[in-house]
Amino acid sequence: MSKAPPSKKPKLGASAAASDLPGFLAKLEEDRKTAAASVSDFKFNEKRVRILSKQKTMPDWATGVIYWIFRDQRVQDNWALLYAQKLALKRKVPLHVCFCLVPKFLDATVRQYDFMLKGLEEMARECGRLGIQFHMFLGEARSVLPAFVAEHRLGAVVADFSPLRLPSEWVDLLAVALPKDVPFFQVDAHNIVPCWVASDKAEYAARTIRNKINSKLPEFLTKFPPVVKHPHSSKLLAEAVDWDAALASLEVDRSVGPVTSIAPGSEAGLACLQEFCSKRLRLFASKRNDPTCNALSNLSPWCHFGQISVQRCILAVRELKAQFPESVDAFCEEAIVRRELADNFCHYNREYDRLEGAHAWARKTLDDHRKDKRQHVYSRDELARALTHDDLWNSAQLQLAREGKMHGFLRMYWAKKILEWTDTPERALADAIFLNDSMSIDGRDPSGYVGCMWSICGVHDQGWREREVFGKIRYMNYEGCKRKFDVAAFVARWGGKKHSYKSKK
Ligand code: FO1
Repeated sequence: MSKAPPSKKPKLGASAAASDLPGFLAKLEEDRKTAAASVSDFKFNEKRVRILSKQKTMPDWATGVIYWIFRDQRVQDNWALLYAQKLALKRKVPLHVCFCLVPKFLDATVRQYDFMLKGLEEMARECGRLGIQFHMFLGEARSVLPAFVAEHRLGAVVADFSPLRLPSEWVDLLAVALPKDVPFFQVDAHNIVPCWVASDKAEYAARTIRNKINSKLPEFLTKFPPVVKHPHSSKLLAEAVDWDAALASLEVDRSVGPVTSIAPGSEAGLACLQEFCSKRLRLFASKRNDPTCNALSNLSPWCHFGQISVQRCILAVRELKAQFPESVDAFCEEAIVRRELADNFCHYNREYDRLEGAHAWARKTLDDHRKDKRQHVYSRDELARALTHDDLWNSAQLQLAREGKMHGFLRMYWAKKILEWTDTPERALADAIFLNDSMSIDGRDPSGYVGCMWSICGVHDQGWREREVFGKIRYMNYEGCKRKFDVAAFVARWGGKKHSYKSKK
């Protein structure tokens, strides 16, 4: 009897390049199962975990474990949820997750909250299928969680990690409010190399952190085990979430409406990853700085809200290393080194979105040129409405306003022109951050703050030839953009006009 041909199991790379999403998702599921049947059979790297309480172990009376989600809003490929399930499986108790919805978050508008809540709705459904209770609380964690944990005798709380001031404060306040006999764990589920492992200080530039991160990838860039159907059912059942009431409870600017071109949720994010692998990755090395080319991953909205894991993106992209080596290396530099450098900056520099957070050389050079005459000065509203004399800048702003995203290369030009066209560096930084945070789906993110700080006050950059207004801050101009890409085509696509300048004086 002839031997059956060996089963042609597609390698992840093959399915990543394949055009079918179901095949890609099936391969991810298989990939998790080959890592381990569940997190109990997986060697969980405890360096991803920090214990924030004096209490280190779960009390014997524990009736469950709860994961408080704020940055990593997904089920699979989530080290924080995996750690919570590990604890619950070990103690044979139910597993709960919760989200604490606050009515305002930095300069988020209904655009970002809509994207986030739809992603959470998908996550809640997936938790339901896995026997994990999904609770939605209104208010800050420290106000709602301690009583809930005490009342239901939950025996451990797990949080994920964001380096920003506000989420860090939420964690600190919760740590002091939780019952003393309940351990409180924090897991960095956003970075591949945990922020506190990559470096113990603010790094000067990508070149000083790159090897600290890349040398640890063999230890941390591993497969994920699956979050499995939880075998211990809970007597405490989560109330069904009223998602419309959640959206209505927000005190946010509703004039910046939801974007329709980017579908929220983990599945949509993974679909974008699969499409990136199969269609755009090949262009990434050569065309990533060309805004007229669709060469970017476009994954940042889902990564910002943690609806997909960057580690998952890297695992998928690296399967295609043999075919597109330069693109894979360039993408890993952006998605691992630059992104983790941004978390490093915000974690170790509390002034991460203020001029005080810039290096002394940058603050000095901006001061030296504070009195330089600005040829054009625009108000925040004029910038928001793309009313400047520069058609390229206006086109980039219109892309941001309409799509909730701006091309990465243009963000630098866009922010640097705000430095040139406002009366002080402080206002330039405040306006750039406000516009990015309120209009960009992936705003309010360490990468966004570092992007504005790099452009306006030279963070992670060096000094350049001194000039008006910029001092030694790296300069970018229209002519430079024309040398890089077809500016006219981009302007035609987004319709930015040259508005005549009306001096304020
Ligand atoms: N996290 C929460 O725990 N509760 C919220 O209500 C909340 C709103 C929110 C709105 C916009 C946004 O971009 C993020 C938001 N987050 C919220 C997410 C979370 O705080 C993230 O940790 C931050 O984005 C920092 O990474």
